[in-house]
Amino acid sequence: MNPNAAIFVAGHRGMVGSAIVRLLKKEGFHNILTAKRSECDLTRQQQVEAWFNHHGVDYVILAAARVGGIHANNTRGAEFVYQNLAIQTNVIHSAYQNGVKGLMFLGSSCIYPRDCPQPIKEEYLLTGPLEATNESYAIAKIAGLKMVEAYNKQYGTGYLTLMPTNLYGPNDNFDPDSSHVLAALIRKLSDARDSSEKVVKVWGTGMPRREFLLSDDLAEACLFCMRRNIGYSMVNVGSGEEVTIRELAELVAQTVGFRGQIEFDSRMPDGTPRKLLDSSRINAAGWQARTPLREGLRRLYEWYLDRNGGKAA
Ligand code: GFB
Repeated sequence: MNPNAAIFVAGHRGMVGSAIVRLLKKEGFHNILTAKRSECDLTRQQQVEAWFNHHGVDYVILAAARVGGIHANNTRGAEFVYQNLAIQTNVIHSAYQNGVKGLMFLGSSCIYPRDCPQPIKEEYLLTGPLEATNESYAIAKIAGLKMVEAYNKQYGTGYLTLMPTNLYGPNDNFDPDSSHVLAALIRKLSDARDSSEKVVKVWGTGMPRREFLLSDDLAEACLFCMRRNIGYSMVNVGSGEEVTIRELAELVAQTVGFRGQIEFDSRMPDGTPRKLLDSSRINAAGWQARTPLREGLRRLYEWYLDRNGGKAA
């Protein structure tokens, strides 16, 4: 890819989009296009069309999405399905109409059937029922990846969908009600340490297993795939490093210096029992995640402290 290429990163302020912008800058790309919501609301078709008509875009990385953890997904399904369908439909179609050279759409491992065999291969898509807590979000993402496939088939575009596993990183949402588990645990356990609480309740049974990938590693996977023809329209991106939620809570407790007790609140949902991706397609092409969970967690906690003016334990 030419360093002068105009690359539109949709969702540049989010966890994934900001990691992609950091990497593109580091790699010498100097024509990175971004759009503030006040300039272009991606849920509004006319605004997206007008934005593309006024900017010469070569490549699109579609990292804009309505995202959230299990509780947000479970209680705000209408917003998740509507906003994601609108954003991805507007951006993918406008990109096509403007003849972009490449487009990358970002999905999520929750698109796969709840109880599919592990590790999860791309071909398990649509082979069984989805996990109920995030069905609306998963349906929107499935529509997006199928839209990419349909455009590739009918129009000969070489668009690609990356399917990342559970992500964490700088600019994540740390709101305890709507965040994903890793950011939620950093917030809850460091707050509990500060207020000398003896017990922290963690949602669910602690038994589900999750695979975690640092957003900066995902950004490297995105650029890796933009730079070559990977030969598929959909590619899983995982780290291969899987832990139970109990193990994760213990690791976060060590990282933030919380020495109290961790209890599990089984009135809150567990979600899918396990979702470990089979990342052989991208691994075989030569990409591997580089950051072990313990290291990524430590880096994220430093970022969190920096942002919040806090002190390390
Ligand atoms: O990160 P999380 O919300 O994502 O939850 P999912 C993962 C696991 O952590 C679940 C448990 O078993 C939760 O019950 N957990 C424990 C917590 N404590 C907490 C907490 O304080 N906050 C949160 N959020 N979880 C999401 C989907 O599912 O995965 C999205 O809802 C998206 O659609 C994302 O696909 C990758 O892995 O369960």
